Amino acid sequence: MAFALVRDGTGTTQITLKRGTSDAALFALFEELPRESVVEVEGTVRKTPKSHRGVELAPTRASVLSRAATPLPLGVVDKVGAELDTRLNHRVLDLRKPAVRAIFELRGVLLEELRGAFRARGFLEVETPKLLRQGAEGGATLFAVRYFDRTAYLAQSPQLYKQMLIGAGFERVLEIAPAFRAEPSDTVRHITEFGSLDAEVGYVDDPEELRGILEGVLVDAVGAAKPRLTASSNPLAAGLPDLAKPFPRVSFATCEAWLGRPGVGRDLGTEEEKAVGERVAAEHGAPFYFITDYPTSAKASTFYARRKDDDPAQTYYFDLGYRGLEIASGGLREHRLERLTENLVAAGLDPAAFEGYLEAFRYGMPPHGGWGLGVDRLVQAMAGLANIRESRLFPRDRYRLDP
Ligand code: AMO
Repeated sequence: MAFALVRDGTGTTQITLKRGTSDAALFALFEELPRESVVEVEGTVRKTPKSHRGVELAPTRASVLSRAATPLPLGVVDKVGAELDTRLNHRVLDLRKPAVRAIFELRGVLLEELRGAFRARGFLEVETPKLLRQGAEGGATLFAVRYFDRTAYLAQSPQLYKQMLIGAGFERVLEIAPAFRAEPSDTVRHITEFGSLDAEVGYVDDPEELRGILEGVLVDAVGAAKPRLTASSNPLAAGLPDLAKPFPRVSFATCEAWLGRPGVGRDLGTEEEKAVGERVAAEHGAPFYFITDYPTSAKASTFYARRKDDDPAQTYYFDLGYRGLEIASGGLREHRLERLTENLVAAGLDPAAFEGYLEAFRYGMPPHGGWGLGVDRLVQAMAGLANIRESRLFPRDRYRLDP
């Protein structure tokens, strides 16, 4: 007897060959064919309790569509795990593993449900330029690109354009697209090309309205993704959280008090974010939470963040966290041209370089706000992945441009 396992999008099927009974040429073919080769097989399907699918295939004809070279640089069915670096170096083979494919099925279903949840709330999906004349998230993480006889930059965020579309009267826009940051740090939560889900909402002057939309979208999308993934036997379905509204809200000042550094006003570091996530889980038992009311000092370079009218040391900005991982960040924008220009200058930027953006504020701009959500971090959180790189098909980081 000989057994061969063949895998396609529906799963793995066992081929059973019996010496003497099966065609001798077929027996010889499966005996010598290297693993991971691509075959087309015809045969009789038989019930058998012995194979995990409950059926086996007795082949009557087989042809080799593509022969795999040997040895494989990465085992696909091996039980022993390879290092993430080795896996990413041979990502196409890695992606053949059912457990890895399950991550991208989760990602695909989650994105479909997110789009649906935004559509149900009247958002229009848009696409904004990724080649820019200037950045919006600080010069340190800008990628410069040769652009004919000038320098252009890869978009760190669609920030300026989503706001300009509010000026264009679009009222509710959504964009899901790559964003680029020259992140020098090598961490499990940063990559240089990431999926950014950006929403912008016009006629809003209370950040609570934004938080309500964001938590509503997540509750709906994760809630709809879970039964779909369960139905397709995705092993990650069971790990998706059961979400309920409202997510806990904790002020930045409370976080600082928890951390024993009241009033410092500096943004939270990774370890501090984790400590806050643990405290929220202990007190509220909820995985997602908002950190509200960021002080201006923690958002100094975020020139578009609106400072509170009655207290310019505070902003209407918030973060969304999941068990200590920052997933999204947003708030109300400064829609008054004069104050926006002051913020640009205070951030050390030249308003003249932002003329295309500022013009949108000169001829009528409603109050508005929005947020940017890291899709890869959301997938990392929902699939329980140790490293953000596992949530992208072909991740890019400081050291990795290939494959
Ligand atoms: P921010 O810079 O906080 O805000 O980014 C928004 C979200 O994007 C994700 N993110 C990243 N994910 C992986 N690797 C990175 N290097 C990386 N950098 C950011 C995070 C983060 O919460 N324009 C504002 C958003 C807004 O105000 O609307 C912005 O970009 O999940």
